[in-house]
Formats: sequence, C-alpha cells, structure tokens
Amino acid sequence: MTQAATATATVDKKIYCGICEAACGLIATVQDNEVLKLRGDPDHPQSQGFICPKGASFSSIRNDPDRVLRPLQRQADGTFREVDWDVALDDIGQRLGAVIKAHGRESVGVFLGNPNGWNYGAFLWLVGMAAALKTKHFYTASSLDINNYWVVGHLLYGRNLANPFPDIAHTQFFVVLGSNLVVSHGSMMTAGRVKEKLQGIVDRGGRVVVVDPRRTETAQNFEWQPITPDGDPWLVAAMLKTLFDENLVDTAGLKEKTSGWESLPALLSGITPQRVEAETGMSYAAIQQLARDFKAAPSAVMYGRCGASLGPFSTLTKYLIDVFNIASGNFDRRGGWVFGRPMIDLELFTHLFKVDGYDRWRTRVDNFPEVLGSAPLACMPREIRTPGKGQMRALLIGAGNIATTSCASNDMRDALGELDLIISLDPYVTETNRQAHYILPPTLWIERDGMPVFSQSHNTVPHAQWAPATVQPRGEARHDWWIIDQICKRIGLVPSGSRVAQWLGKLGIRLSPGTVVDLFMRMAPEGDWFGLRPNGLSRKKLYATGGPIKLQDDPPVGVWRKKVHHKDKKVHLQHAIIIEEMRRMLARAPSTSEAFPLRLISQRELQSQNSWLHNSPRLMTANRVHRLRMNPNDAARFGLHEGDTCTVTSAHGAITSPIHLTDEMMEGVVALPQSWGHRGGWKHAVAAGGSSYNELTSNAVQDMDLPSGNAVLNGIAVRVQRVAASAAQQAA
Ligand SMILES: Nc1nc2c(c(=O)[nH]1)N[C@H]1C(S)=C(S)[C@@H](COP(=O)(O)OP(=O)(O)OC[C@H]3O[C@@H](n4cnc5c(=O)[nH]c(N)nc54)[C@H](O)[C@@H]3O)O[C@H]1N2
Ligand SMILES: Nc1nc2c(c(=O)[nH]1)N[C@H]1C(S)=C(S)[C@@H](COP(=O)(O)OP(=O)(O)OC[C@H]3O[C@@H](n4cnc5c(=O)[nH]c(N)nc54)[C@H](O)[C@@H]3O)O[C@H]1N2
Ligand code: SF4
Ligand SMILES: [Mo]
Repeated sequence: MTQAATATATVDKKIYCGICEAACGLIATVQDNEVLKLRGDPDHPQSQGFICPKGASFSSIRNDPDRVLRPLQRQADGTFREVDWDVALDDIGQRLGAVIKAHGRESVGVFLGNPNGWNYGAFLWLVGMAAALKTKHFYTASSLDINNYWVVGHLLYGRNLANPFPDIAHTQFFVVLGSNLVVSHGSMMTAGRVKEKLQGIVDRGGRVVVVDPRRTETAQNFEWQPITPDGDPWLVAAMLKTLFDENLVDTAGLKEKTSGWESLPALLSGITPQRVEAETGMSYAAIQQLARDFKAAPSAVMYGRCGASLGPFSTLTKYLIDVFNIASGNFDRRGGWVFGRPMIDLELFTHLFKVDGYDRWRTRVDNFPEVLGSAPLACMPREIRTPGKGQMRALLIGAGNIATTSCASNDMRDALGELDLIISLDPYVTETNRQAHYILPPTLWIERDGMPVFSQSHNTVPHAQWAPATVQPRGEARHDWWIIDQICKRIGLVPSGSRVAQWLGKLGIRLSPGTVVDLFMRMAPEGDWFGLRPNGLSRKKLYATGGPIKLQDDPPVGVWRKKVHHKDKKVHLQHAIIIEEMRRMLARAPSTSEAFPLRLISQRELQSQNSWLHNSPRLMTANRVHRLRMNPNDAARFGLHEGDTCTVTSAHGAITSPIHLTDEMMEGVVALPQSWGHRGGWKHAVAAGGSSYNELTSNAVQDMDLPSGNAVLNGIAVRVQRVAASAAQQAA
C-alpha cells in the first residue's frame, strides 16, 4: 500500500499549552497520532494567538529519543534495565510495604514538582497519597518559590490559595517587583500576551516601572528601576510609610475592609531613610516620589514574583505588597488588586479536603510550620539523615528534578543516595532520578486530558477550558495518577484525604481524578448543577465546545466580601509573625563582605522551563552558552575580562563559569541562569554543559524564609575569580 493510501486526514484540535502558567490557547494539527504543528489559537480569549518557542517546539520533547518509554529498574552496577509494568509495580509495592512495616507510613515521603501544576490528576493523587500515608514528609516545589504566597493568603484572606492579582488590562500604573514577565509570561497572574498588555498600559498614558537588579527583557521595554537584591521589603515598607507620613492612606477603605490596620505605623517605625537607601541602593526621595505617583494614578497595582519571593524575607515582602495595594485604595477595584473567577474554586476545594491550612503541625527536625499540608524541601536532607521515629526512608518523586532545582542541590543529591527506596515518575533519566530504584514513564501533558488546575484561578480574562488528550501516549507511558494509584493499591491505600473516598475504596470503588474534579465543578458555583443551571459547566460540555468558554471579559470587582474567608469578612493585617519578621529584618547584618563582595541572582531563559526542556535540540540550540553576567565596572574592579573562565564561590560551594560583561547588570550584582549543568541520561542536556547554580545556595535554617520555609535562591553573596583568561586575552 502506498503512504498516500494509508494516511488519514489532518485534524485541528483546540487545546492549551501545559508547560507554564500562561496556559496559552493552542491549535494542534494532528495526523495519525502525531502532532504536526502547534500554533497559537487566535480565538483564545486570553492568549489571543500567542505561542512561545517552548510551546511551538513541544513535539521535540514528546518524540525525544532519550525519553523514557518503559519502566526502568536500577541494577546493582547503577545501570537501568527496562522491565514490564507489572514487574515494576509489584516490586515497588513489596519494597514500599517492607519500609512501611519496618518504619511506619510516616517514613515514606512524597515530592510534588512544578509540572504537576498542569496535571490535575497527578496533583490530586500525590496530595491524596501523602494524606493517606499521614506522613509529614510531603514536599513540593512551592517551598522553592511560592510558599510565601500561601502563608500570606492564609494570614490576610483566610485561605492559602486566596490570591489577588493585578488587573493588568485596566491599570494605569504597574509596579513590577522582581518578575521578568516578557520571558516568564507571569506567575500567579495568568495574563496571556503579557508584553502587549504591559505596552497597553503605556499606550493609554499609564506607567510600567520594573524594579529589578538586572535590566531584563521586561525592564528594557519599560521604566527600569535597579534595586539591590533583597531590597524589596525595604522599598515597599518605605513606600507604605510614605503613604502614612503624608496622609495618603485610604483610611475609609482600610476601616471598611480590614482589621488591624492601626498597627501598621508601629510596624514601620524602625524603617529609616538611611537604612532604606543602604538596603535598596535607591534614594529615599525617589522612593517617596514613586509612592506618591502610585497613589496619584487613577488606578495602580504592585506585583511581585520570584525576585520578591526567593529572598530571606519573602513572607514579609509579600505581606507588604498586599498591604501597600490595599492601603493605597487599589484593593478589589478596576485596574487594581483583584480576585479571579475560576472555573474550579481551588480555595473551596482545598478547604473541603482539609489541605488548606498553616502551622497545624511542625517538621520533625527543624520545627518549621506546615504550609498547605507540606514541609519545606530545604529540610528534606536533614529529615533523611536524622535518626528517630519518622525518619524518612523512601521517596516517591512526582515530576521533580531536585538534585538541580533545590537549594543546596549537592546536599540534596547526596542525601537522596542514603534512602532505602526512590521511585521517580519522570520522562527522563535526570541527575535526580539516576539514583532512583525505579523510573516510571509518565504521559506528557499533550497525551492526557487537561484543565489548567493551577493557573485558572488567576486568569485575567476569566474562562474555562478542559481539553481531551490531543494524542495517545508514546510507548508504555502511563498517566501519573494511574501510576500513583497502582502503587497505592499495592500497599493497601486509597490516595485521598477524603473519608468518602476511603469508604468507597473499602467497597472496591476507586474514582478517577477526572470524575472527582468534574463532580466538584458541577456542584460548585460555575457548575451546571446536574442540569439545574443549563449555562453552567461540566466536563462533557467543555469537551463538546472543543475550546475555551469565556466566563466574563474582566476579573470581577466589588467581590471582597465573598473572597475574604475570615469569619468577620475582613482582611486581617495584624500578625505576630509579621512583627517578628520585621524585627529580624531590622536586626540583620549586611549580606556582602570582603570575602563575598558580589550578590548572585537567578535568571530564567525564554527557551527553558526550569530544568526540563534542555534536551530538545530545537530549544537548546548550539548558540546557547551558560555564562555569568557581570557589570563591566565590577569586572574592572576585579581584573576580569569578557569570556574569562571564573570560579564563583559562595559560603556553600563553588562552580565554574565563563563571564559575560554587560551593563544590563547593576553594579555589585551578577546573574546566572539556573538549572544547567545536567547529569544523567538526557544526552543533549548533559552535552550543553554549564554549571549548577544551586551548588552555591544553602539549605540551613537560618538561610530560609522562616514563616514559610521558602528557600533563598537569590541575593547569594559570592566572589568571582579568574581561572583562565579568555582566548582573546591570551592572544593579546
Ligand atoms: N521561559 C520560562 N518561563 C518560565 C519559567 C522558566 O524557567 N522559563 N519558569 C516558570 C516558573 S516555575 C515560575 S515560578 C515563573 C517565575 O516568573 P518570574 O518571577 O517572572 O520569573 P523570573 O524570570 O525568575 O523573574 C524574577 C526577576 O527578579 C529579578 N530579581 C532577582 N533578585 C531580585 C531582588 O532581590 N529584587 C527584585 N526586585 N528583583 C530581583 C531577576 O533579575 C528576574 O528578572 O516563571 C515561569 N515561566
Ligand atoms: N537557583 C534557582 N533555583 C530554582 C529557581 C530559581 O529561580 N533559581 N526556581 C525555582 C522554581 S520557581 C521552581 S517552580 C522549581 C522547579 O523545580 P522542579 O519542580 O524540580 O523542576 P522542573 O525542572 O520544572 O521539572 C521537574 C521534572 O519533571 C519532569 N516532568 C515534566 N513533565 C512531567 C509530567 O507530565 N509528569 C512527570 N511525572 N514528570 C514530568 C521533568 O522531566 C523534570 O525532570 O525550581 C526552583 N529552583
Ligand atoms: S508561554 Fe508557557 S503556556 Fe504559553 S506557549 Fe509558552 S510555554 Fe506554553
Ligand atoms: Mo516556580
């Protein structure tokens, strides 16, 4: 038969991209279970046809020759052998059962990595497995970048996941603290076409001020305000103080919507102009003017992300950002700090399933408060090594590359080697799971049905989308949730914290996550109430629509009474934890010293997604070189030149990197893309070389954000010394 005779017609499917929080609407052209093309969906209400290189190249990941397509079992010599699913699952069940028998369920750990944000089934089943084990060893990528949000959501609004975000389509004044939106496409704000939306602010006569130690791709296009790393809480505290000092505070709003606001002047009393200037590198007069301009704008909003979340006072910083937005009168109003209209109310969902919460228990070794039922990842190596009841002995890793992405990655890698059993669900043999006893191949987002479980809460254009699998899985890849379910079955567990699920499990009934989420959605505010609300949502309806359904044009405003969950319906502004954090910050000594005169910050790249797209030759092109960016004046100070190979040394480790001189860095600050320096079986990623940023970071308790357990990954004090001169220098 000729090819022409067998080929089936191409089909266009409306889906959304499951790589990052932007969740862009895409059109996939599919033929014979192959994705021929991925392009932006011009009709998508939020992303309006946008697609980035990662989304457009995803077929190269799905068809990657290094992708794991059958379960891998590690052999005594460290190599892996392919085995059948039954063999793998039965053996895992036995070995996990033996660990539980000897050391109890609380000795088993679960890690939930970033890609689960686009994998509702894995997300629910990992959370459920940890709950059913009743283990305190539940760790998530959130403690690398976002636990501060969950703590502040809990303190201010009464739920971890309560998260107001900027009404970017209407604001007239946008202050961005530590977010490179043009590259990252946003986090905790799902904007779609974010660069155009930022430009829209300027086009309608407004301002965009980007506060960042680096003149980033975002800062280049708008107003750049350099800031010393970790200066953000000082900056925002000084701006808030300016509002109070100059009687610019929205007192009526504070009285109506908040409690404890009278305590704010006392909280800010230790903030002095001299100290603020020393900590931020900005003039106090300029900061006061920024606060006045913000207040004078018809609407204004301040937004902070990783640059404001990866420092030592990230909970305090996030608290101050929210308070500043509220105190300036921009809370829950058009162009200000608004709440979303999600298709699935995660705040309610996590509350009903008792996942939501803070400080209901403490970690065994370091006494950190639990956040959303999880412990900080930075604590994991100590939990593995410290003997006693509850010592961690086994770990299931669901989509995580923590030997690279965790703080103190070397220590993490070594500690993992001390476990009795590691099971990794991952499409690659990475530097993390090459130590695993089993690597189990998951389907990728394009091979399973999906709804953007995480980012739908912060849609700037509220809409609903639930797409069936675009293509069938390759090889023997299985859905993550199915794998977790099969492992749980073999140790007698139903992966759920819900009593109903446990009870059904006893009757032999195991619901799929799709059914659970559909049932919940149909009963929740946006649901069809099983026919009582014909315009409401169900999975069936969303499948039948074959694309997104817009719920309304803009995020709702005037809804704070519904969105604040404290019993008194007020935003709570006074907290002992915050007062203590302010005291600690005021007492803190400077980070740099003669030995470590520079500050290192992380850099995200357009063609990377954390650590996991580096094996695609389409994305990891030959011209991509891993190098440390430095201001030319710093280079002159230390006698360094463009292209020199240098050691970068912190108090915790040393790595080697070529340097690149650029005035996009403010003086005193160097930047390095995170998550390079791969090891393992992803050959192209390994061949790309580079060094691993997190060998320089710390997991010591005193180096973490104490209220949230967030790691500190930015502002690391380092020195940079030449190992070898560049070729140009050698020739001269
Ligand atoms: N292309 C791409 N997109 C991504 C990702 C990716 O790896 N690549 N990752 C995704 C993930 S998991 C997340 S959480 C989001 C993150 O989204 P963003 O937070 O927007 O991402 P970053 O690029 O890390 O932006 C942080 C910015 O803070 C600056 N910065 C560093 N230290 C400080 C400081 O102390 N103060 C201030 N004010 N700024 C500072 C950095 O220079 C950087 O520009 O991006 C997501 N999107
Ligand atoms: N120095 C420094 N370190 C950082 C950051 C920083 O800014 N600076 N950023 C931090 C941030 S914001 C985050 S979110 C974390 C992320 O940290 P992680 O959650 O550890 O990392 P990722 O690199 O996103 O991906 C983890 C793994 O998931 C696998 N994977 C991809 N899709 C799937 C899937 O569908 N199923 C399964 N089972 N596996 C899948 C990938 O192959 C990869 O090995 O890193 C943090 N680390
Ligand atoms: S921005 Fe994120 S969601 Fe959009 S296409 Fe790129 S990777 Fe996918
Ligand atoms: Mo992240």
